[in-house]
Amino acid sequence: MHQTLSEKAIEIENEFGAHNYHPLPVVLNKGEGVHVWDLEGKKYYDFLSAYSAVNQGHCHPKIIKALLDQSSKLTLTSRAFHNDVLGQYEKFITSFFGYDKVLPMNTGVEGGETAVKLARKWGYEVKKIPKDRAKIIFVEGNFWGRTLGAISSSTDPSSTIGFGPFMPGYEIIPYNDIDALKASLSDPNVAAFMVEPIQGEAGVVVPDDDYLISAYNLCKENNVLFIADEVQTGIGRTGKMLCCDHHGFKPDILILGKALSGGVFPVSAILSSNEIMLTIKPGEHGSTFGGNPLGCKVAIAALEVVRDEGLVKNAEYLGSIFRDEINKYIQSSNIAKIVRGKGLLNAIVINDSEDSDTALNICKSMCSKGLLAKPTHGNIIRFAPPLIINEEQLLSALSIIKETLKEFEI
Ligand code: IF1
Repeated sequence: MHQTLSEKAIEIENEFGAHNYHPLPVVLNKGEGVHVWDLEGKKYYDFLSAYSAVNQGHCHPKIIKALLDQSSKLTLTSRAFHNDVLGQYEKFITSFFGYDKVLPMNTGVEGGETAVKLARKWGYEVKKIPKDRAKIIFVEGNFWGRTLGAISSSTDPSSTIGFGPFMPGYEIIPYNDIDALKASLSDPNVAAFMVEPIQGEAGVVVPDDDYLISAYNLCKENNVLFIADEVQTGIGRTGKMLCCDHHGFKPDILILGKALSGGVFPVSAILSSNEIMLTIKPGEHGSTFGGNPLGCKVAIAALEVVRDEGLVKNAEYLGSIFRDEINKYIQSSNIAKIVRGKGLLNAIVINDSEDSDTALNICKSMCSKGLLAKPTHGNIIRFAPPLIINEEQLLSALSIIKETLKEFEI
C-alpha cells in the first residue's frame, strides 16, 4: 500500500522512539517566519511556536547568522575555563532585563531547578531558615517541566502518577487566591513563592489583574522571594517584554528559556540580585553547557531581534485584534465559549467536557486548512503564533480558525 513520506517518517519514529508524546500526524521539514512546511510540501501557519520558543519566527536570519558565525569558532569550553563570549552575554542580558547577575543554564526546567536551589540557599544563608526546613510555595495547575523537582510541585496526574516519591519542602496552594497565599506565608520557613504570571499548560489561565502585584507585596512583607517563571510568558509573548511588566514589579528571581534563543538552541537563564545570586558559591551549581559561547551568541541575537523589530508592541496590538475577533465570533457561537490571554498568548475554551476530543478534532481540521495549533487539557486550544506575524497573516489565520469553528457548531 502506498505510504506518504510523512507516514513513513512517523512509522520509523514509532518503531525506534520512546512513546512519550502523541503528536498531530504532521511531519515538518522546513520553517521560515510564521510558516512551517510538511514533507508533502503543505504550508502551515505555526500557531504553537514550539510553545513560545520561536517568538522571533522560524530560522530568523539574524539568529541563524549568529549560530553559524560562532559555531565555526568555538561552541563549548565548559565552565572549567572562561570564554570570550560569556561575559559579553552576561553584561548584555543583565542590562536588558535590569538585574545584577545571571546564572546561565540550558532548558527551562533547569532554570526552575536553579531558581528553587537559589531560593533555598538564600533562605538558609540570609533569612536564616533552619537547615533543610526551607519551603517553596507553588500553585495548583503550575507547569515548569518534567524533572522530579518540577513534577513534585505538579497537580496534574499525567505528570506525577508513577514517578514518586517526590521532593519535600513544597507547599501547593490554589492559583489566583491571595488569601491562600497570605495564609501560607505566615510560616517563617517559607523561602520563596514560584508562579507563572499566566499559566501556559493549564490552558492560558490569566489571574485577576491585582493578583500578581498583591502576591508580590505579600512576599515582600514576609521576607519571601517572588520567583517568576517567564519561560513561556517572557520575551515579548504577552505584549510586554515580561508578563510581570503588566503589573509593575520586578520579580526577585526571573526564569527565562524557550524564546531566549529563538528556538535555535537550548538556552535558559536565571536573573537576580547580587544579594541573592551570590549565596551560591563556586562549584555549588552549574552544567556542562550552561553559558556556552554558542548559546550566548544566539541568545544575544534573539533578544536583539525582539527589541529591534518591535515584537513586544506587535504582540500587544495583534493580540488585541485576535481576542476582539474571537469575542465577536463567540457572541453567536455555542462551540467557542471563552477566549483569554494577553498579547499573542491566547486560548479558546471549547464548549465541551475536558475529556471530549472536540478540541483535538478542531485542531485536526485547522491542520487540514493550513494552521497548526494543539489543545491543552482536553477542551482548550492555545493560539500562540510567532510575534513577527503581521496583521494580514493574523486575519488570514483568524478566518481559518472561524471557518473551522463553524464546522463544529452544534
Ligand atoms: C513538553 C507543556 C508548555 C514551561 C514553563 C518551564 C518549562 C516549560 C512555563 C520547562 C515548558 C514545554 C514543555 C514541553 C511542552 C511545553 C509546555 F505543554 F509541556 F506544558 F509550554 F505549556 N516553565 N513547557 O511551559 O522548559 O525544560 O521544556 O525547556 O514537555 O512537552 P523546558
